[in-house]
Amino acid sequence: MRHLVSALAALLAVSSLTLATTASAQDDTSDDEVVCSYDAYNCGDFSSCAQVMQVFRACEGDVHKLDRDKDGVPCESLCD
Ligand SMILES: [Ca+2]
Repeated sequence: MRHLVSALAALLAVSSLTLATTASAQDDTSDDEVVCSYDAYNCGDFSSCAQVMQVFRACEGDVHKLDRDKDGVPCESLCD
């Protein structure tokens, strides 16, 4: 009986590990992830200045060209 419990515990541990790995893999592609590697957003993709700023601040440089006139204010239409 003790062996069975150990085996079940081990199985449970492996299952948890697998679940955790799967969960973190899904996190990599979640909608909250800000893409900084290429020009992935336009001002028209946002509905509020807060959304714009989240992306604008998350990425170094203005990879998405949200601040075309380079005055430090991205998407003047939303963030005036
Ligand atoms: Ca600007």
